[in-house]
Amino acid sequence: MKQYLALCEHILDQGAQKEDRTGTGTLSVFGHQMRFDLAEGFPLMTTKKTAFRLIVSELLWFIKGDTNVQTLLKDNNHIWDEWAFAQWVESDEYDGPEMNDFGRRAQRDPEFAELYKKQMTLFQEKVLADDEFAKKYGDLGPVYGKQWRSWAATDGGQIDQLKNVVESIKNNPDSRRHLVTAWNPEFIDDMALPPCHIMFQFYVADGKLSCQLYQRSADVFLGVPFNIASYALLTHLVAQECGLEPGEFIHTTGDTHLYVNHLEQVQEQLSREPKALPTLNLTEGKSMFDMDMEDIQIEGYDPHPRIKAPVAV
Ligand code: THF
Repeated sequence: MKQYLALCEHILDQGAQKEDRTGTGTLSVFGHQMRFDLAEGFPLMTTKKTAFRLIVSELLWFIKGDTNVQTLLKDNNHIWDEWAFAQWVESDEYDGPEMNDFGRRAQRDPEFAELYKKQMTLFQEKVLADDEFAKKYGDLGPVYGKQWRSWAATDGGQIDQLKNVVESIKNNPDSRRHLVTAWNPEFIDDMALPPCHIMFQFYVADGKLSCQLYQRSADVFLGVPFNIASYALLTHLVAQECGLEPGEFIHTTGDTHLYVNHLEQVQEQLSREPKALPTLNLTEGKSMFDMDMEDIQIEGYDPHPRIKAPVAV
């Protein structure tokens, strides 16, 4: 993952100081591309431990067309909790302590952090235990799963972009229209967070399937290791589904940033020596649309220890 470490160095060196929506502050560059040859191993970070099972659980959630964090919570996956929680504490039904701007306040004020933790735990328990509540406050709106699997058409029908792209790869591999888009302008305001992964395109040559992602906003320390592994996995899944070998994953990013409260962690990671990449094992002969967590395994993953960092909400 030399490409990733080089990107971190590049931002530290050349990044412009920018304020952002979350109020945290970033160092940022605009327009960047990394290429990962999937034949060289599975691109999961080796310079810090990255929770592959969370990546699998999130991608299967997208593939199943799901948009409710209840499913993720059942997998003990908490990476989307803050965005559902924000909807809950801003609703009329919420009558606990005021939680405005909880992300930043929890980092600065230990007393508030305790209050927040308690409310978040109550929220998670309620989403898991109460399906009615989960329907209302666990749903993130028409985010990735909805747009990939059931984009609303103007004639009242729904468009299954993911199934369509798999069929087009199988039937017309040379096509230049193997595209899936999550950016649906009509519904952006209904989403808990507008998509960061806007569009991906597949490409077939020499029996190999490649994928390029355009990501409008990239949180390089926390998000990007997840994003690379997630789309590399998607490329493997679609390749197996279509009887092709995985080729390259190409990651093109717009606002490519390091949050200023991640800089020490980045330095720690840069001081580490990359190790051999792991390999991916998929259950053979099973459709990607029917797969569960057990069908997707990583082998030979021996990373440096985890590096903790706060997520900007
Ligand atoms: N918002 C921000 N600010 N950054 C993001 O990366 C991001 N995502 C998704 C939506 N909004 C975002 C959510 N994806 C983690 C990883 C991916 C996320 C959100 C959070 C995270 O905290 N990872 C930790 C630990 C996870 C754990 O073990 O529980 C890590 O150390 O990797 C971009 O897609």
